[in-house]
Amino acid sequence: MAALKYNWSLKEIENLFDLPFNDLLFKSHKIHRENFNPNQVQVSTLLNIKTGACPEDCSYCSQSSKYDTGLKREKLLDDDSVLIKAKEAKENGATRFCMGAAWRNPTDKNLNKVIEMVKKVKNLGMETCVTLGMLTENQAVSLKDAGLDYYNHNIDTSESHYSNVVTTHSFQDRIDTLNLVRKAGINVCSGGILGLGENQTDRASMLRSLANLNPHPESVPINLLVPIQGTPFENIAPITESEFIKTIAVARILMPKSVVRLSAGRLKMGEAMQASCFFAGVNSIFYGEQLLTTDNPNHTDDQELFSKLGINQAQ
Ligand code: SAM
Ligand code: DTB
Ligand code: SF4
Repeated sequence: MAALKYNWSLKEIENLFDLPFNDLLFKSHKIHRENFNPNQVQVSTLLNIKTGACPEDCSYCSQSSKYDTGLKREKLLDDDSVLIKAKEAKENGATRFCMGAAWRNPTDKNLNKVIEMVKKVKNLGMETCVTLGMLTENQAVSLKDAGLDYYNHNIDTSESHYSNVVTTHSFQDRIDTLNLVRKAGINVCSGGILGLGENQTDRASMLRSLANLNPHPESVPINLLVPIQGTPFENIAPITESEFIKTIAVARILMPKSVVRLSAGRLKMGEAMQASCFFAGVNSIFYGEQLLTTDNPNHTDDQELFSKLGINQAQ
């Protein structure tokens, strides 16, 4: 088994993307098998705890106040409503509950409310994850003290494509928060979105930024853009299926021990596409009818998919 590597060059990664598809998938699947049970998938459920009215201009997002996406804004949910949803997720088999808020960054007052939610969800015996935007060092430490397991903060695309997607914060801002999360001792969840008009070099560069973090993020969500009406990216050309699968395979090769999550966009993916992603190296999905503001396959369809593919859920 090869040692973990944190000094990938862009060229080395582009060479992986340039391999014939079958050679690349053979390589990634072999690494997947060496590090994980290939028939086991972890499932996480998402809940948007604060919806819309975000001051940021992320061109893919339904929750940005800069675009008219028709989304109804909602204030931060109360703990009881969150707990009901977490219990439901647990009953349906989710092992991790991820709470997302449409903030540039949390205020300390709001963070304290989220901390109460984290403690209550943890008491159910579930793993916890939150995604709240940029953090200060003290905020990261207080989330750790509350027992938070994972913090999600995606780099979304390559450093050079970033300003074509978001202008209200920088790629470096994202990295800074990831470093604070790591320093606080919280597991890092960071990945990106495919289909933002990026090219293969951008995809290689995004994965390079993730794979050269030492340690690697424990969790790497790969999202397929869910096009949102009213955003600048509503009609952007989609990425091809083979390019998507190749990106999963390269992520698996670069970060052999990280859990790679097939995140947004599964409603558009058929059985064979998802099966190929599992073969290439995916071992986690979002489970439950809703992502943050858009739909996801319902859990009975996912149960059926797992059963057809002989996949069992990680407990
Ligand atoms: N505001 C926080 C932030 O930006 O980190 C947390 C919520 S934000 C919605 C979380 C992540 O969801 C984004 O970084 C992006 O990767 C993903 N996302 C948002 N809208 C998406 C879409 N339309 N399609 C695919 N992924 C999306
Ligand atoms: C991640 O990488 N994808 C999730 C979660 N982390 C927070 C969010 C997907 C959002 C998809 C669009 C929506 O439902 O608004
Ligand atoms: Fe706000 Fe996050 Fe959406 Fe960007 S991705 S607009 S920061 S909610």
